[in-house]
Amino acid sequence: MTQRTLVLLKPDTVRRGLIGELISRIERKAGWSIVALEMRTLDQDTLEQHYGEHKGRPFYEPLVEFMASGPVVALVVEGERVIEGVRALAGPTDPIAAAPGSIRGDFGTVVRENLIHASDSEESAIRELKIFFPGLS
Ligand code: RTP
Ligand code: MG
Repeated sequence: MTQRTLVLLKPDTVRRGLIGELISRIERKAGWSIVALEMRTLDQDTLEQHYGEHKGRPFYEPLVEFMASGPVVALVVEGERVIEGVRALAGPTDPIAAAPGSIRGDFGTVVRENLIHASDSEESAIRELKIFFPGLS
């Protein structure tokens, strides 16, 4: 089942010089490929669309502030079961609970600064891809 997913390398990844390390982990998966990539600083409107499901939660405002604190790298990754696959590479939201070997488990300590976003379902992927790469066919 070939799918597409939206990946964001969060501002902590960019600041720490881990872009290459994270992209390399994604690229090494057999048959997956990067079909679009862009570095940009996200505005409030884009973040509200992207993380709108969390609006009203206590972590929402600091999350949006963090996500706007520097550039992110947005990628579209295509391949076999890539939606579930990138979530597995990333590990659970809390990096301390994430197993070593996963991106968050290897590099993270703080829940908010957990390095990477990846769409969590086919429905989310379709929605998020439209926000970040509206022109992609
Ligand atoms: P993401 O959406 O960024 O891929 O992460 P996720 O699915 O693993 O986690 P989600 O529940 O969607 O939360 C979105 C992001 O909000 C920050 N967060 N902080 N308690 C907290 O302080 C808290 N909870 C979540 C994280 O950056 C999380 O990735
Ligand atoms: Mg999420």
